[in-house]
Amino acid sequence: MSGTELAEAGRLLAAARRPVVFTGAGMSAESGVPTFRDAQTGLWQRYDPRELATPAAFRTDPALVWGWYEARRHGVRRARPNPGHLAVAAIRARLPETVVITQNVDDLHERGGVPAPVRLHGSLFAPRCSACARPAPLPSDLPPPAGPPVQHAGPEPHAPAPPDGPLTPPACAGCGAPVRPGVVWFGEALPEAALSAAVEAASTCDLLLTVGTSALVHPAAEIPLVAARLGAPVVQVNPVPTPLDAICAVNVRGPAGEVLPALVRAAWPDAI
Ligand code: BJW
Ligand code: ZN
Repeated sequence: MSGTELAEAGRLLAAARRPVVFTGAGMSAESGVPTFRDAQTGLWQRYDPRELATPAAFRTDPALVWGWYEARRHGVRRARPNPGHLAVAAIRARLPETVVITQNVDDLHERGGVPAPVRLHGSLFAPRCSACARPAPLPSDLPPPAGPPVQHAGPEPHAPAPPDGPLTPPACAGCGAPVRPGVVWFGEALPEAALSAAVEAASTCDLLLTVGTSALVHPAAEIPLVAARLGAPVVQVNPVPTPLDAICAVNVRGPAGEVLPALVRAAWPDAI
């Protein structure tokens, strides 16, 4: 991470009043949650997430897809927010008009101190009926771990192993159809209220901070473009280049868990 970029990003953040923080899977990578394009583990290595995250995959093999999501949900339950999540909460505490928009389906922003991020791609924790959309209860499991944020990647020691294999989804209590994960699959529309809230926030923000997204999946990837088109500076945090590089005022190369706390310190040296 270069000092010059960080200082410039810090100046932009210190001058902002209504920032948007737009996050992707890289935000949770240092909590041990694999990104969408990372190698999967165990049985799931044999499958391409881009093929499992589709309505067609669930229609063809509901147990395979439900088992994959249950394994991921258990992985997230064992993970803790990392210093990047806490830095996003610190920005929001400093600038109450901050809007956090996430593509992630984990709950690490909430557990890191951002109570209601705008969720573009749903949640691992909101299953619903695949036929009538009635919300379904989560299969019972352990509470998330208490304690300070992680300083290292990887699951909690001593946590029970997640399920690893196909699992028959529960049946809807209303109509008996299989319950599905409450996430947005390829080819499905994003939740209308969340997408409008995201476009509205990006249209009226005075800084957009994009963190840990490959910016390859649409329409979410257009959110930073909306802000840039209307004149707001865009600051990107990612270890590698992305298609957003060209529209960014500043590209800070590095992991979110290190860059975001440093960015908060650069903006407000008294903050954390
Ligand atoms: C770090 C880091 C560290 C690592 N610190 N950084 C226009 C053009 C082309 C195609 C389309 C288009 N418009 C629509 C489409 C089709 C499609 C699409 O975008 N396809 C592309 C792949 C080409 N989009 C859709 O189908 C969407 N629906 C739609 O358009 O509907 C139209 C419609 C309208 C009306 C009626 C009906 C239909 C839906 C998209 C849904 C995406 N869903 C997923 C799965 C969610 C559930 C699940 O998790 O299983 O969402 S796909 C997956 O990608 C997931 C993510 O939220 C999303 C974005 O990924 P993200 O967050 O960017 O992660 P990665 O893994 O890609 O990148 C990680 C990044 O982190 C990398 O850059 C790393 O370098 C970085 N990183 N460590 C910081 N420590
Ligand atoms: Zn139903």
